[in-house]
Amino acid sequence: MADITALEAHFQNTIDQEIKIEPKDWMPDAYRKTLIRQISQHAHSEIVGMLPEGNWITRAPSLRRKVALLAKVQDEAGHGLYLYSACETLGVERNELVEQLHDGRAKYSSIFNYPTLTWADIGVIGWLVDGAAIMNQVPLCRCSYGPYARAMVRVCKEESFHQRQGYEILLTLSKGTEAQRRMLQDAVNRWWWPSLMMFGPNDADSPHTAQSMKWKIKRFTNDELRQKFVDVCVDQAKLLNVTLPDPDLKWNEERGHYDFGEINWDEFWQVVKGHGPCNKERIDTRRRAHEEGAWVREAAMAFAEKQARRRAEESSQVA
Ligand code: BYC
Repeated sequence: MADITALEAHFQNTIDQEIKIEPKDWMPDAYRKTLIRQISQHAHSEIVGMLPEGNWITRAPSLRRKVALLAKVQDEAGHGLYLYSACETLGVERNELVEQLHDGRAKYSSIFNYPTLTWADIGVIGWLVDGAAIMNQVPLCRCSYGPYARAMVRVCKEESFHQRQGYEILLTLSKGTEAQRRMLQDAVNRWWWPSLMMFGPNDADSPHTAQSMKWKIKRFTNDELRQKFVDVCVDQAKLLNVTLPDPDLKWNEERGHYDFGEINWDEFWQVVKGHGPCNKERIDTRRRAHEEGAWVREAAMAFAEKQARRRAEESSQVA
């Protein structure tokens, strides 16, 4: 058996040379475990992320808005599927991952446990939530694990469209009536802080960041990405004529970045541990959808088996 230290050295050296790790390559168990954890939680986030927006498809204010929202929600289902497939290349079954989500062992992004109360929330999700997702996910296109990196290229292209559709909704509201502008500001007030929480705990409290940076799964730390996000949002907020709800937000000449206030970490951990405003509703809805979709999975399996039998018969006739 090859010496484990030599294998580990070769593995790290491959990563340091920016060569992708592929499914059949040797990898440390902890690297495999970290990727299964991150990719599956990412997939779950895409799937659960359909719920707050799906809630508005029937109420979108015009046919054009409805079509765009419908397409966006469908894209998210697609992202979930690419990511489950990428995760399966690490030797885990999709059923097992879905079970982990349904019984609360696996996490998904905290952001999807907040309610969508008005149409402005749909615009703000596009602007801030998809904006934060893009900030976090563009570097994942350079992740050391090939299947995840390649899935992310496609996901990011679609996310950019989502962000634009959200911002366009908000630009329209910002030029609308007084009531529309109030609705916009109210949505920004409710989503700003949860969006900053999407980047995860501060670096000092993040158990996984240091190792994931060394393995080039993560290319930036949680705090670095959060800072980049705040910096780009300030000008975008000015264009929308909205105030970001943080009295400590101000330009710091020395740092060349915006300073911002302290995140309510107690709220973050409450939501992550399952006690946010919509956690129960989201998981109940997912479980129900899975149960009600059982016949589709059975039909697909029966069809696949029939096709396989037919192919086997055809090839035995040829032989
Ligand atoms: N919510 O050491 P840390 C999207 C957990 S966007 C819940 O920093 P890591 C979408 C973390 O899992 C959202 N849990 O961990 C957008 C860990 O717990 P475990 C999804 C969170 O992995 C629009 C613990 O806290 N994006 O899908 O190095 C529409 C310690 O954290 C959160 C991704 O998943 C959170 N916000 O860094 C539709 C991107 N933050 O696992 C859909 C890929 C942290 O030890 N993921 N935790 O039990 C990542 O980039 C990283 O996993 C994170 C966390 C930056 C999220």
